[in-house]
Amino acid sequence: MRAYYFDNVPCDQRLAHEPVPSRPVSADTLAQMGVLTWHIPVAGYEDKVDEVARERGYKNRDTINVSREGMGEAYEAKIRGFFEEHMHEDEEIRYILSGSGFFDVRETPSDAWIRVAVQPGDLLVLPAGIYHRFTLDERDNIKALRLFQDEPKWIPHARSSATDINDHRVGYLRAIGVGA
Ligand code: KMT
Ligand code: NI
Repeated sequence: MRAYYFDNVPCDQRLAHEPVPSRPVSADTLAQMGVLTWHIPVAGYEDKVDEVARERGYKNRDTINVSREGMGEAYEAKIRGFFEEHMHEDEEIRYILSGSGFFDVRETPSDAWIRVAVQPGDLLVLPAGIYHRFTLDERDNIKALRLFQDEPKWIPHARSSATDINDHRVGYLRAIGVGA
């Protein structure tokens, strides 16, 4: 999947926000940040996704449909919430079934946003403790599998001085060899 530095232009979050010229970010660079990516074509995806899930211990899953039709009244609030910078104490794992969108992940220590453009067939793992956010693009819909190890724990912790010293945040920085 394609990734590049976000342009920081303050306008519609749904636009690509890709600078000209682009500043691409490779899968290796993402992996060094603990962000893992695979591409598994949607046609016949089940076995391959099951294999990754088995290897990484993702025992449970559900489907999320982010669109006006899929979410009804909760839509606007959900969209705002997804785009607020936050971290989780568990991995965030998404396999895109249809539609598209952008996951923005914070590079540390630069604090730059890197935008990851996801499309059908993309499997993305965000490590526990990474600061990130999500937005739909102009097509306004995405359907994804959400995988998780045990019980779903979707609690978003908004970035603050408290999350900066959260054990999972500190563990993340240590794992990627930055800071503490
Ligand atoms: C999340 O937690 O940010 C989401 O589930 C976003 C929609 S899934 C592509
Ligand atoms: Ni999240």
